[in-house]
Amino acid sequence: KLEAVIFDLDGVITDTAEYHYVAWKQLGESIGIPFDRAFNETLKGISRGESLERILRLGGKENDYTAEEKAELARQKNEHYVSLLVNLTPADTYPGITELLSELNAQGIPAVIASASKNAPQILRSLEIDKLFRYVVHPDSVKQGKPAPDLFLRGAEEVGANPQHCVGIEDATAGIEAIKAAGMKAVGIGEAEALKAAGADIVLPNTAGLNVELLSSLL
Ligand code: B16
Ligand code: MG
Repeated sequence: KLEAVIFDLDGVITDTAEYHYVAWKQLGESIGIPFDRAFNETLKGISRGESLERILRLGGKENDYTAEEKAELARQKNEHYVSLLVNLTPADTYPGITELLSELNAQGIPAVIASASKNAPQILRSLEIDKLFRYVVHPDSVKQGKPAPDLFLRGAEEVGANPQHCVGIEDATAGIEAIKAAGMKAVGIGEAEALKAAGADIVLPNTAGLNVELLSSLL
């Protein structure tokens, strides 16, 4: 029996992945490290601090900044990103998500957020779906980010679910790896090839086709 559904946020609940891209791209250009969408894919699901490290490494500048200067760069990126979030409204929730959450609530199956983002609670409130989640894992409350399983395991634990009876939903390869490392069934949203290679049990092109019957059939 399906005991809990553990959702990624950026790229699964809404398209904040695009805002992260815009904000990191500008930050990168401001320090002379331009990058494209393909590189941006490798930042998905990765924490703010680690994303910055990867950008600096791309430009061969990882030793050019002190810890304080890196913290300031991360702060600038987040300030820009948060300024883009004011545009979010309930209409930005991806297709099928609100319906799936209502269905889960009606059946008493907990919905949980396991996002690497510290801005997750604010985003859920802007989309007006915060009340439909039983628990939101705080990224600072676990030792390791994705692709380690910590965020997903904590989510299951908080709602008393056995990980083997949970389904995780992710758009990032690091996230699919985290779900599989947690011993859960994994649904990938997006490009089939990379997500399948990361271990997804099923890949859908978008969220519109998600429902409780489909998720239950994976167990
Ligand atoms: P923040 P997810 C991740 O969210 C994003 O995919 C990633 O691009 C971002 O750097 C990370 O959250 C941290 O976000 O800077 O808001 O704390 O996909 O795990 O929901
Ligand atoms: Mg994501």
